[in-house]
Amino acid sequence: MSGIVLYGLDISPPVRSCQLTLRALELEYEFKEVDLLAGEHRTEEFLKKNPQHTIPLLDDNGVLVWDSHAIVCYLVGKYGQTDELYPKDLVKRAQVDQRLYFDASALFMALRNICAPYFCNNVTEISREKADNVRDGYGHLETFLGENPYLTGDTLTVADFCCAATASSLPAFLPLEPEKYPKVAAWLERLQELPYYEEANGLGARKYVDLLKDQLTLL
Ligand SMILES: N[C@@H](CCC(=O)N[C@@H](CS)C(=O)NCC(=O)O)C(=O)O
Repeated sequence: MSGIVLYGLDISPPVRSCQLTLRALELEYEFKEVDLLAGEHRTEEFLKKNPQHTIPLLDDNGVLVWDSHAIVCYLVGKYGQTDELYPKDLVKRAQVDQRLYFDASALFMALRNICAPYFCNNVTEISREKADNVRDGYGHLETFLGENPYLTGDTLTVADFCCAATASSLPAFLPLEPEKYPKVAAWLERLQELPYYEEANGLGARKYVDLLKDQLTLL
């Protein structure tokens, strides 16, 4: 066994971006489910590993890394046969990092700011402001893609994995209208062609959308 353990839930977008990376790197790993609704992420045992009590958490033979963006970069640096998924070239890396931080600070936060109040306090209304954050996220992705097949150009990177895991989950709140965001829709379709996409992200994203889409109302 590789000794790599990923703690998470398949409905969680950042967990799925790690699964996409692990599969792209053809790494074997053990998946340990953490039931957030049952509070398993706040047990003493889990908090010792990740005091921030978030999933995903990676345990690579005792090396603990959390935050999906840190995890995907770590995995490519440690196990990638090439640096293609997370380039070493400073300029290329800066572009990938920009998209990763965009996911961490804007795109995923647009999602979390809707789903956390629902799961924690049963808030079922989506304010205009929160819906606008989702629209802005789709819009920025459309701009980033430009004429390219992937978010930073001709090459698939971890930025595609992180942003796609979130973008494929956002239709839980607001449909991704192909007429408005044709490049985003085509990019997600392109990623679906990856042989590991369905298992690593497709199934979990559909589960997430199905779980939430009829529970929430746009104001
Ligand atoms: N920036 C973090 C976000 C992780 C995150 O918010 N995960 C959610 C599930 S999707 C979680 O663990 N929520 C429980 C909590 O924050 O206590 C990442 O990319 O890993």
